[in-house]
Amino acid sequence: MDQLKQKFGEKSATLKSELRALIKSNGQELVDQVSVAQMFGGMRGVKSMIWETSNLDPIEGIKFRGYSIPDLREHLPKINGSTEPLPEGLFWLMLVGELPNEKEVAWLSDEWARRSAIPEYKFKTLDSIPKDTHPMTQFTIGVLSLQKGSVFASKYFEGMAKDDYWDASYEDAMDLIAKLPGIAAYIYRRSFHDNHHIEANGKLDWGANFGHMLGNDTADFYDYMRLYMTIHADHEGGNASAHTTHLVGSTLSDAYLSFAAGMTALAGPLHGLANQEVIKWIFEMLDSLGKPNPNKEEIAAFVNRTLDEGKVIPGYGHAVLREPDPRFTAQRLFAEKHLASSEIVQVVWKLFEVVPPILEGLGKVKNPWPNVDAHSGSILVHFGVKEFTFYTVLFGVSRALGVLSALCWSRALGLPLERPKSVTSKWLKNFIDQKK
Ligand code: CMX
Repeated sequence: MDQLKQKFGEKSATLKSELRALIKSNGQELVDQVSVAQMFGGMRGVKSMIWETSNLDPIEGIKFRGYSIPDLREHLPKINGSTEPLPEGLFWLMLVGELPNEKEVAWLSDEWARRSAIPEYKFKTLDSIPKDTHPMTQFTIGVLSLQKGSVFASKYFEGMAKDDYWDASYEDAMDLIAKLPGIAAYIYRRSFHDNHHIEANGKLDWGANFGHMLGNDTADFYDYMRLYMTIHADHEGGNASAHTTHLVGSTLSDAYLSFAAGMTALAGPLHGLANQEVIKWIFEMLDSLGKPNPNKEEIAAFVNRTLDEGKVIPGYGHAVLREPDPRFTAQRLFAEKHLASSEIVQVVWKLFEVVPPILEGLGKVKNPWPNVDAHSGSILVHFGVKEFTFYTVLFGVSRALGVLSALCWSRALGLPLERPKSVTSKWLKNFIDQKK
């Protein structure tokens, strides 16, 4: 058994028995109540699920096992000469709750490289769909085409015992994460670079190798990919992609099926697709103003026009956060260091000054600040990844780290099939009448 799996097995067995005792002694304790407004308001804030890998604070932002994004940048292992954390380290932290050392992340990089080979027929599946199919649709199909290799599905078919679910889920999570950059890069190169594919470099770490297969071998792009893959990985359990993966996983669908379902949620414009929408909208603005570097007044006029047309400002607002997203700030710091003179990045910074007061002025937006998606596109454009319909795939590859480590925890803790109660609006009206 590998070192990470052994650690996870021990830690999860301990927590499982602690939680069994807690449910026995405190099972009837009330944690939350649900209001009518929450039932009609997308269940915002209702505490109703367990998610071990990260927790989202409305003010401080995401914390992975208690570590904020600035903490991760400081404490996670880095590769020689790099200033950004290795996503391998974050996966280790989320899975076992401990910061890994350099030797441990080097082992994980090698392990993922070892598991990364993709059978030829899977590429043929992708080749059979039109190149102009949206990359997120291709990505979901690519993930589903890997499902044949699921260890969980085949062991379940053979009659696996419940106590072994976590072990098979761990194998699937590791295999799938290892293969995702290859699938994603294949989609990018077939859709936008005439099928000129780039061989993986097994000597590079997971994030840098992904950058390499996309086609940019600069040290700065490798670093951005490490940062990008780290900061998009997890955002506690209630967001649409994480919750979908969790819900589907609760039926004992394997990691491939569950993750593919999560990706169909990430593909929505109110969620992960916002990263494509941001840059598309910025390009539309520059086009309509006829210049690459508009001033704040011109930008404000365009923002107002977008709102007048009944649309949202992409990249702004959040269902939980009430301050600027630390994932935005981390990318801003990266851009200030590496590409401060880029015109498109400067537009993003001007938007940061212009948009919040306008959204506040509407009097209904709970969070006028930028989210993670407001910055990434401008940096990717600078690095030559200009085909913005691909951006959500990048988000998806990173999101695998969080939702698949969480899936391992769900299987290890024996979390059951999700099945909340729904009611009809007629039932609700009667309920309220009776209360009166
Ligand atoms: N531009 C214009 N209006 C906005 C807005 C924005 N960026 N953000 C919120 N609003 C509006 C809502 O549409 C809603 O209007 P109605 O009452 O007329 O329906 C009102 O303000 C209240 O919304 P809220 O409670 O502040 O926000 P929600 O929790 O309902 O929605 C989110 C959150 C992210 C869907 C919303 O802010 C939004 O649509 N943002 C733009 C899309 C985006 O950037 N999504 C990415 C989020 C991060 C991610 O998941 O990747």
